[in-house]
Amino acid sequence: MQNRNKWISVSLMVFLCGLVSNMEGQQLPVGAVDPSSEQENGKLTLWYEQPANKWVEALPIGNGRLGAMIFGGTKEERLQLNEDTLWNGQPHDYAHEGAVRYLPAIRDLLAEGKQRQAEALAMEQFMSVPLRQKAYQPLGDLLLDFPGHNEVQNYRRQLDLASAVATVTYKVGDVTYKREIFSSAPDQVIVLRITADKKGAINFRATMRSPHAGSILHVLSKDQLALRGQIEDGVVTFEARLAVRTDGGQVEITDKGVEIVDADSATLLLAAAGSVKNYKDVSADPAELCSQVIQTLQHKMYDAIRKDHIADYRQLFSRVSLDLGITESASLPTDQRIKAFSEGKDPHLAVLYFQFGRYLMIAGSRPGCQPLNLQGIWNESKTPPWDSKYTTNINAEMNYWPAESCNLAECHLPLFDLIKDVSQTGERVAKEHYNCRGWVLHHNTDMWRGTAPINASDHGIWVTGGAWLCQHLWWHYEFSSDEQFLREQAYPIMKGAALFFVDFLTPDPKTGWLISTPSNSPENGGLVAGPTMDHQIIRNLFSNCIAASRKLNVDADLREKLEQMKEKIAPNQIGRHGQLQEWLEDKDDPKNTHRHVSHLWGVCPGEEITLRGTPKLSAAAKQSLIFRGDGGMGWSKAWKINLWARFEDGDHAYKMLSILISTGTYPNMFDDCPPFQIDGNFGGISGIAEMFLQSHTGKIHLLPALPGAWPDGSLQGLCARGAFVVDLKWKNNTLSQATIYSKKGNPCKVTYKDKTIDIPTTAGQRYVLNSLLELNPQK
Ligand code: FUC
Repeated sequence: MQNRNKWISVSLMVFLCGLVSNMEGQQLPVGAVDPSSEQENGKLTLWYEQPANKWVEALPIGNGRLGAMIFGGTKEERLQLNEDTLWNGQPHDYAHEGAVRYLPAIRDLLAEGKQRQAEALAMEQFMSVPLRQKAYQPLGDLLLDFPGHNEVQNYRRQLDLASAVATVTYKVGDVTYKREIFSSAPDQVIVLRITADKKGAINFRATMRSPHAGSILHVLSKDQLALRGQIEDGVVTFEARLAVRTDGGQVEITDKGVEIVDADSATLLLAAAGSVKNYKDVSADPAELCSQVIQTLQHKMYDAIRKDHIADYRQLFSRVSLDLGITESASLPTDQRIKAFSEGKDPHLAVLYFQFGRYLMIAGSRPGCQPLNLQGIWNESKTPPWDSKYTTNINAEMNYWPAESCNLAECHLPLFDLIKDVSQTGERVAKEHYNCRGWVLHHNTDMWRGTAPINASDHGIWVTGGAWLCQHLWWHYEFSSDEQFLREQAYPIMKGAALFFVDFLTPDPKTGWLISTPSNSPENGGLVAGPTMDHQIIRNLFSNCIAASRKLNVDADLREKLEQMKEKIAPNQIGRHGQLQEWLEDKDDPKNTHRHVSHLWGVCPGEEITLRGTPKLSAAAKQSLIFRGDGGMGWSKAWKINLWARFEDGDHAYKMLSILISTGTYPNMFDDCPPFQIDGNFGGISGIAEMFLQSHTGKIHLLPALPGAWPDGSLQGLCARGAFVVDLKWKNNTLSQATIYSKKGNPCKVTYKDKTIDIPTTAGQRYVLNSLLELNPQK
């Protein structure tokens, strides 16, 4: 899937699959206009009365790999461009040869309580080479200049989530101008169309530029211009190619740009590509790739490109709808609504936020593309925060928390490609650093799939990044029941991750428990032996491997070994403040409001600590969460929404959502970490989904954490483990109807309040339940 030549065929294939079978259990033919979403049309819109001044006010579009931030200026329009494989650096093996010689000494120092010495030794002898990984890079800008469009009236800039089309409209004198902009997955281009309500009124200049030194414009033909360059501090080359079409008027093209004079309408098609084929191979030809895209579209008119884009997008987007009621506040521009959200008068803004998160996932993560990094695919800086990498001690995973539950399983696939890559590069790190079988990934990876510990030993040496990612493979199986996926893709990688820990886990000299050492509780407290989070993650990995190998009827010996070892791993412990201990020792500081809540992993996204299954541990985990407080960065607040939803405290989950939106969201709805980091958006919407539906305990739990703020509402299309799709209606805080669609015919356990029922289901059938969980099967 990493091969760049495949992306066109992959997205076409996905699109065609969508046409022939609707896998999601929605009754509509795929691609058909969903009347409810048409009604929603006006409502699911981010809109503004002014152009964007700052990047975090601009509106994002994307087709999975090709993204743009639209500023919507009248005199000057800027589309800041990204292509998802443009990184600095080059294919590289980051393993530190011979690091393993120092492992016993580091472990011994930790066991003797000499943390600083252990960190110093590790810093010298155990870290990635080089110490830092590489950064995700911007491509450049498409710039338009409209002479005379200084004084305008009736300005409106919007992004319609129902169609994934951005629009800018305004009036100059007596002419109304309109720009429509979108990034098409089926046709792999960004399209910008300019129209006016008077003939011959369109005059503008267009050009492209890149922040990478040496990038040059080339005139390719009378209607095609290319921007070619090479990423600074690296080997990746790229091209952006602009093809211009007009009705009426003239087009003049030079190596400065394109000038359009007196046209009735103009359409710009922008293709872009980089030279990365995969993490090992940078020999793709960007010019050839762009040329293929533009040539394929030679005879395809704007309306057809737009229609295919919307149909392709909608077959993903329209699977889920959410209604929490509409108030007067919903008619305000989006930036004003965000500012006022904490007043509690605008439930629909939560709907907009939720659907914007789903939009971002569709725009930033399509099969065959790179997975969402810290900024998704949107980045304008050559030195972005944390290099806009894949941080695996919460951020990369959080990006994909809503993929399955929010009915976008296909968008999960790019992450699996990355997991496959790091399972390859991580084998060498497992050998060189630990002399272990299998593979390991520490707290970050990049385009070159670095897996060794980076930055500093006090937080870079954290061994469970790969094991955490494996949870996503298992989720994809749990939500789909796709045994072929489990057998061919997921299990071999999960097994490799588990083999690493079979060799790595070490008996604690004090307690005899098997512990993870050296490691850390992400970014809190430095290098340690036996952080609680590691043990929760490793138990989860072992449990999932045990279940998978049983399901697939393979590896009975390994299964037995994992079962035995799992029992010996250091258990969750309750400490003297009534907290869940973050470490082996009872040393938590109840005043520590650190942004990470790592030891609560077992509550969410893990599932070993549950309200009813392990009530004492659950109460301790809740106490820890109370100590940590309601603050933190965007992703931290978002994590807390999910945790409070798991504690079935809807009001506290809502409070966290309210804090996230009103204090941590930019005018364009991007998460303000600060600065912008997209994980908060995805963690936020995963939390919203968890408030309505949970399925991690073997049951489909309806409305487990419905907040008082949303007494009436309905939703369609959320997914549950076991391959079920769920619709819900509620009134006065009480369930009125639930419909469960069974995709695969698995047995289904449903719970609401104190009632639970078992439904033996048939694939393709819907089951309608009332508030007492009484069943009326519908044929
Ligand atoms: C984790 C966090 C930081 C930041 C970084 C990208 O390391 O602790 O706050 O979000 O990821």
